[in-house]
Amino acid sequence: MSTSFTLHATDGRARTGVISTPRGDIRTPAFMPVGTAGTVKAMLPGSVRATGADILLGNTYHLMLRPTAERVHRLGGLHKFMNWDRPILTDSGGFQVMSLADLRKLTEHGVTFKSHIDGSKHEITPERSMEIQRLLGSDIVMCFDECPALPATDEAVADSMRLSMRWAERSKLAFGDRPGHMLFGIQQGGVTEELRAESARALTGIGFDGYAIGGLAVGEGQEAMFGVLDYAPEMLPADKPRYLMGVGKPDDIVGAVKRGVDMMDCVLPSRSGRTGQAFTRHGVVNIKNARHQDDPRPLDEACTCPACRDYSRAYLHHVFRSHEMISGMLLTWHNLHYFQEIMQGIRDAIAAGTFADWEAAFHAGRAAGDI
Ligand code: PRF
Ligand code: ZN
Repeated sequence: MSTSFTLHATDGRARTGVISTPRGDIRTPAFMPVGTAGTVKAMLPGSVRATGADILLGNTYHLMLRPTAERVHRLGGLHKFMNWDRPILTDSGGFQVMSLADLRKLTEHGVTFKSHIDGSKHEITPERSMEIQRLLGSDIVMCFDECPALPATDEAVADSMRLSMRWAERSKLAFGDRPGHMLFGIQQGGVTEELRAESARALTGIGFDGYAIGGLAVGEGQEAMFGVLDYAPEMLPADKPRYLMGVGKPDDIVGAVKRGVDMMDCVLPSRSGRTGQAFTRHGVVNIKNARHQDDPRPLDEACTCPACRDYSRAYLHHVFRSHEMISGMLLTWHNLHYFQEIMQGIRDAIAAGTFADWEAAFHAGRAAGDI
């Protein structure tokens, strides 16, 4: 069985559709919870599914170091290992090496580094990244790329982008022909329109099953990111999914969809859940704040997640302050539920041709509330 991407409706530049894979459909626009090390932290896979997620993200970098790709493969692949039978997208490793590893050395061949876990030496090349993602059993494989740290000179961003494009070609060659699996290219080029265009031309010349927009959400700010998203998605083929990597906050997601993005991922809902931050229709609630300690109301009276259905703000405050594990579990569930509710609202609105109204209501709700 093969894969496909079908667009069902567009509204302005926003699109809704379905990516079909042998492991199930991915409704777009899609938000992918991050399961870096073979788990969406504090959540059982069935609970992640209950929030409405169609696909998870996993990480080459973490899994190659521990428990190793070869071990996951011997144990039947990542889906079986972590008990998630739906689609998994894996990032290719370079971005995590740059943010987490020690003693990094970048050459034309690839990148060598020391593990942040035990100091052991490793190398990732485009060919090795494709092998690791194959051993894991990833459904959507990402090209091996470099994401330059900003700010950088135009020349450094151009050199880095061109290296990523040469790596994209090697990634495609090493990936080969794997029916039922998709390979996505990654556009780079910083915040420079001409470099983004050059990168898009290089990637479409090679030909991929989907196209990611990399190199954003790295500290440039929302205005600069939206500035790039005003032109970057339309440089990529309209008949293939577009994936904005590592984004974002709820208003980043809405603004990206509005500009033609189909997929996103971010640690924000899960990580913030563990640090006591809840995202709601009215804005961010810091559950550690003492003003919640006597509050019998739910976090969000309109939310149907277990945290809001079964518990008070006073309880959520208490278990957070007491460092009880259920705190991270409940707030992560709520945040993932809220993010998926946004995605469902977006998909319904695009299908109905009412995305602009939905967006206005989304922003109005966040400005208004007593939180
Ligand atoms: N490249 C890869 N993974 C990423 C990024 C990138 O540019 C980003 C940038 N926000 C997040 N994750 N391979
Ligand atoms: Zn809730």
